[in-house]
Amino acid sequence: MYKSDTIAAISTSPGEGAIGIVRLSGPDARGIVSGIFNPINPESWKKAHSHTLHLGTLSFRSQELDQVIVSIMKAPHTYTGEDVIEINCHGSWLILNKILDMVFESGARPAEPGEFTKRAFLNGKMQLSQAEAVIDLIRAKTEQAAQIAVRQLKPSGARKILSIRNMIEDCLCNIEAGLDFSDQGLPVEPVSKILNRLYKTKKTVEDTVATAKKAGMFRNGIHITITGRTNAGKSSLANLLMNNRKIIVTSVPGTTRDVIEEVINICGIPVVMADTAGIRVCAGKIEELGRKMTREKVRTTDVVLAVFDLARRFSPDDEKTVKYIKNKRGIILFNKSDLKQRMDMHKVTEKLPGWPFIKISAKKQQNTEALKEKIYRFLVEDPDFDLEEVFISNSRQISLLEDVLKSLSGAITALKHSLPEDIISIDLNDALKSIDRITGAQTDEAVLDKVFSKFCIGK
Ligand SMILES: Nc1nc2c(ncn2[C@@H]2O[C@H](COP(=O)(O)OP(=O)(O)OP(=O)(O)O)[C@@H](O)[C@H]2O)c(=O)[nH]1
Ligand SMILES: [Mg+2]
Repeated sequence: MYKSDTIAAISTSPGEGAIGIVRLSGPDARGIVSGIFNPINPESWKKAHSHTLHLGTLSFRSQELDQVIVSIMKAPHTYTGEDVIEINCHGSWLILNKILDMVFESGARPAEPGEFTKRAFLNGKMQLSQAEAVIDLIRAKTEQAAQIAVRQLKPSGARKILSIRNMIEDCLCNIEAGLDFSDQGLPVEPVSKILNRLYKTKKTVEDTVATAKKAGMFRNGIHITITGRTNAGKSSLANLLMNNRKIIVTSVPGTTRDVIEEVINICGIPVVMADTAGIRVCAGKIEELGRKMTREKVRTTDVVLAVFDLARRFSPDDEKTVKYIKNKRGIILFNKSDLKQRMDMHKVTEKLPGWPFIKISAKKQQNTEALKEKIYRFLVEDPDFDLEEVFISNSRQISLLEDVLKSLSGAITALKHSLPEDIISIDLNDALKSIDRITGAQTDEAVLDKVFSKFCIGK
């Protein structure tokens, strides 16, 4: 499972940069670098303390390559828990690759994706959930997504998972105390008290899953599709939401024919926003092709923004729009609020029960900021949702927490029906195993490979 050789990789991203970094980790890191590094102060390099920087040049087979700063970090207080050396050179991709070739020729092995972080995990430097937070942080598309990852990365995030484990373990101890000592006349906690503990633990896990699922949107993003009859003002709205994109807007119904998508940021949620061809009962041949694409897009989207033209009466085109979207979730937008109202809004709201609505004017940019806020609130559902509460957001971890919930429900049912204590213990032990799979205290090579294969090389 754990290879103790020395690995190396370029840790900075490809392309030109002010500096680039080649990172080595493993027992021979220092020896390998010493063979190619000419420090300007050889004495200081020889005695090098941990976490110090050393200026010099790199040369290999008498060819000088670059002036570099080498940082040395000695085990165990390093990212990987092993000796780590970072060569900071000028940020040329060519030079970085040459340095990498040099360290490979001197005995290092190419690091696999995420292998530095995998070593950190295997050396007990972090939990598996924290390692996953590292990749989330690298991939974060919005500031909020980055904040969630940082919170998961911190020891306090890891401690919260462990506190759930402690709650389950506590219940298990009480059950097992009953098992072991009931015949010895020792005081045993009453069933009602243990049940209460189990309910409390289950509620904590349920809340964690609910917040984690919402927070997942900040990591994974969400698809929102703008739809409605032709000429309702969909593209005008899309242009506003899509950072002033220039989708063609005309007064001719049927202007948009394709699906036009852009990733935007709504209060920290990465949203793939799609503008679509308008819906019209009597569409021509080309428009019909666009309408089919609209229908497919609406079918697969997470959320719909349904645009209705306030300045016109409810029409068969609106009726058809409602038919396409009534099984989805979304927000009703009454557009053109700057014009005289002819639409009976009730006709729309009664056909889409539960859908919130808002009046806007895309042309006059009225209420569009309130619309973004409304979309955000609609997506997170809970008005009290607080990102600060999130310490899990990754789907592997959420699915394991759902396993914990199933086990806890099993234990509660068993206890309520006075089933033998060892049956309850089995459920609670299963719950603990699922928690241990989140932290990585219990895991197998296949899971680790899957987690770390998502990483870039050099991290
Ligand atoms: N007065 C007013 N006109 C608007 C508003 N929004 C859009 N329009 C006008 O309505 C017409 C149609 O706008 P588009 O944004 O192209 O409408 P669409 O729904 O994308 O139309 P199709 O692509 O044909 O389905 C244009 O002339 C816009 O200037 C609004 O809020 N108020
Ligand atoms: Mg359009």
